[in-house]
Amino acid sequence: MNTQHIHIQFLPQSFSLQKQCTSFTVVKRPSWFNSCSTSGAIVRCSVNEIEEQKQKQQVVKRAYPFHEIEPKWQSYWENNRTFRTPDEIDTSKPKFYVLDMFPYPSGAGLHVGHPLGYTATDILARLKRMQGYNVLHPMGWDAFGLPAEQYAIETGTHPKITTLRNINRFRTQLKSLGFSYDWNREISTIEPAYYKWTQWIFLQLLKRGLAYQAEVPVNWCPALGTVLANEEVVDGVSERGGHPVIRKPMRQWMLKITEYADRLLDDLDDLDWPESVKEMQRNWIGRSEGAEMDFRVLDSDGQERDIKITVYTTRPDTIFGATYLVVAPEHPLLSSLVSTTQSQNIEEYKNLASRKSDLERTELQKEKTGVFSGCYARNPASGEAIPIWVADYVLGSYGTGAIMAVPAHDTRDHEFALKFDISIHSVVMPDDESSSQSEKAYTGEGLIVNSSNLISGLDINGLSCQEATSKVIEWAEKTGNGKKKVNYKLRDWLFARQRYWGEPIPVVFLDGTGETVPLHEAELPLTLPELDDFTPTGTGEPPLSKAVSWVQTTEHSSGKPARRETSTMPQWAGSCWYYLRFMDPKNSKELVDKTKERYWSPVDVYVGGAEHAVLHLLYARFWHKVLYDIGVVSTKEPFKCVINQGIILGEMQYMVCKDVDGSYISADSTDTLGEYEQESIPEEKVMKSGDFFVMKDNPNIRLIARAHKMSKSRGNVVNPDDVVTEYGADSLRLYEMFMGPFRDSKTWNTSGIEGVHRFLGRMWRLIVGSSLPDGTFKGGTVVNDEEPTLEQLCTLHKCIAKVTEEIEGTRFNTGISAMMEFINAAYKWEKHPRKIIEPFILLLAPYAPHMSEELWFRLGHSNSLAYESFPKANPDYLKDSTIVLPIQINGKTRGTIQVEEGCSEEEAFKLASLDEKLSKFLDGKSIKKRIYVPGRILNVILDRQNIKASVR
Ligand code: ANZ
Repeated sequence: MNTQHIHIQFLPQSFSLQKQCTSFTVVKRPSWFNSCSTSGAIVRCSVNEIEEQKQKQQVVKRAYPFHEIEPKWQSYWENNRTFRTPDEIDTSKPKFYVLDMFPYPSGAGLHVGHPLGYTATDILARLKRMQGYNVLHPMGWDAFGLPAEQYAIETGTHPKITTLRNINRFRTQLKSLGFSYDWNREISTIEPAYYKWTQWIFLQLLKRGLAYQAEVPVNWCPALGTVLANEEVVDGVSERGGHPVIRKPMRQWMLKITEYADRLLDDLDDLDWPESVKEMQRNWIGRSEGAEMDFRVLDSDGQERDIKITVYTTRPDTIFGATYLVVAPEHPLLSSLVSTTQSQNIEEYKNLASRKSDLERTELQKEKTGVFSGCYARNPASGEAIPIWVADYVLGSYGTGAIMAVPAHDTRDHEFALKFDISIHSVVMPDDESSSQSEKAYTGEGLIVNSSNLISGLDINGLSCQEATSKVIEWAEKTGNGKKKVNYKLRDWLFARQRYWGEPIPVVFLDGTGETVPLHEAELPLTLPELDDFTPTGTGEPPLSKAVSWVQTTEHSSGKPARRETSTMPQWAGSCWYYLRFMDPKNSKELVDKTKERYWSPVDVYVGGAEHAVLHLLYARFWHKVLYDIGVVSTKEPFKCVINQGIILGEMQYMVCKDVDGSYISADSTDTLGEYEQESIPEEKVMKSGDFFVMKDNPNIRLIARAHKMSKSRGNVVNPDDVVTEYGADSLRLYEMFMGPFRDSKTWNTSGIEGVHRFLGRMWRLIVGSSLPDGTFKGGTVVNDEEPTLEQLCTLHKCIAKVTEEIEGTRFNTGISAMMEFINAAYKWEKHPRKIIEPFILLLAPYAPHMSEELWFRLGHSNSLAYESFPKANPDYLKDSTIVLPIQINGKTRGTIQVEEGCSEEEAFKLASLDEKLSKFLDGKSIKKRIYVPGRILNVILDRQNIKASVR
């Protein structure tokens, strides 16, 4: 027997066994494992035994033959190009462009979070096709990026090889889930035919002055000899190796997104996006209105020097309360301000600040630090000499890099003033007197006090904050002390990375002069040169500088010797416009054909993770607006509706608390308890009680229930491939949609997927019939061609209405509930007419396309149902006030009729006599008596003699 060491990790109700690179998933504990209960234990067991167990369980678990159906229909769709959106389409039909945020093809393959969004978009795409729309539903790869380059540095494998391998894996995985993408439109950002147009857009930006070069601080890691992206720096050290990282100015390409700040802000209003995402974008753009005020620097005799410090303030009304100035450590005037006694301190302070990120510097909770410059400036309003400090809570990159500090009315200034013993002058009196006594800064509105000065001529006492603001700005503009100013938090976009695996920037620098010359459009694409050595150069020069023969070139027009740019574009570049390329992916003459763009734009529904709420969506909107300005696109905005799917967390983990003696204690009593331990409890020992989880055998013991993000280190990652193997793609799709509201975070639960799988099995058996003794199924279905009853029609049409409404409202989970209700009702019927079952299969098709296609085919159709008309609910069967009234004839139920609530006996009888089925029993018969229980039943007793007579 083949015995090996295997590392076992437990998940509630299931665990996965990892043996070298092979992963096994066994759903229930096999008997041989009963003795072992420790998480992550190393045990000896047989690989053959595991395989046997697994196979046995699969036979038992399979509720229907998905393993045969799913590959069959996937090949059918592929061979018949079912989901291809032709190049030439009937543009008189309405269009629906539904897009997923295309993935970065990581080495880890798909995780169960991916299919959540992809299933939702697939359901929408399938629905709209069936509703007669031309649908664009493409998929591609955001394939440049750091991990492939890092892997290349470690292993020498070219990033292209790794990336293509990962793409192939992703594609296979996605196909195994039955998504109806038009694979003919697949694009990848690393293909020269694609990035030619990314480079083309860069040239357009350059032409319009929207791309420029500037010295900007980057994350420089001296030990690694490389520039790091923000995400590679954690708490001031490199993520890899933990080496110190400092901010160092370097020449960089920048994109002038700030020029579009107002449009990016204003156009948000009309978008059907989550309010939270719009708000995040508004905050990121951070428009604020205020003033720039000038403060003259004083010499040691108190005389005004020829230097002024300009500050940006949103509270000009508080100018009389400005008791000191702060300049950022990187402020350009700092060197001319500092007194000799302070220069050493300031240098050290600047050094310290260069190691902190902007976020760390501005965090409210962080203790304030700073150094006195040794210099003073004059407050232009009060005439007072106030000290100038250097402090890192003021950023060089915002406003003017200097502030007038008003400790009485700004929290950070207040904290700083207290720490360094600087005077605090209150100038705003709160309406509520009590808050003026506060120990804290008063940041609210009120009446201005202590704010007049004869020399400056400014008097704002008694005004409201708003009135004072206007008056101060007016005064400043008149006296030359300042001006009104609008500021944005948004910075220009740093558009270069010192990396190999990105799009080359299409410019050259002339030898000697260094003049920047853009490539001609005809020279595009400028392809990435092959490189064997991806390690950093150690000098900060990007790795591309090692491709000497590529770097050395001649400028196209003049033939002069030149060097190519060796920085590459950031990963965001390719994802900024890919949605346009999907409209016309093979066009070699244009980025996108104008007619096609006009038809397909904008994206109707764009689904992806909330982590892209700001940067990706903002950058894409910016490029789109530039493309709009130059006439490449016809809409102002790229994405009409954005939806963020929730996160899928790992299985719920239950912990019981134990006191020092080892006895269980309820989680709600741990506050009063000193030390306690926690122990993991398997799900079968847990039950829900109200809002809490408790132990089944002792409901007084409340448990701690937690779900964690799926991660390799926790061992709670669920691999979609395993789920597809065990339950099938339709079960995975349906389960992910059924877990809860689409936008919410939810926890994975293996018994949940089993439940959904059983539901599909029930549905299968209802329509196909029970399995044969060997576990297989007969061909065809049990469906017949009889006319449906009224009750069946009402059940169906209510289901149609609900499912349609729920899909269109992206409430996919409640759509499934409606179908479950239908199946429950249908199990009570003796007969299953085609006119009921066929529309139901069409309803199911967007969710579980493989099973639906198979059932459709078994019902005798020879074409895919992908373009069948989606059923429409008939309002006659939806009326809630109507009831289904059973009609008995001589005590036997012969059928049902639909009547309005409160219908009279006479009306009910009339409707029954008109009913096709019932009329057979009633026509020509004389009635002895009628027993009518309104809303419940109508029993018609026929005259016996008459019956006999008619029989004779
Ligand atoms: C005086 C003042 C008094 C301020 C007061 C606030 C309250 P937003 O709305 O974010 O634009 N500030 C200006 N430049 C800064 C910089 N580079 N780094 C850090 N802080 C800076 O905020 C503008 C306010 O933030 C400005 O208004 C300034 O402080 C500060 F009772 O000026 B204020």
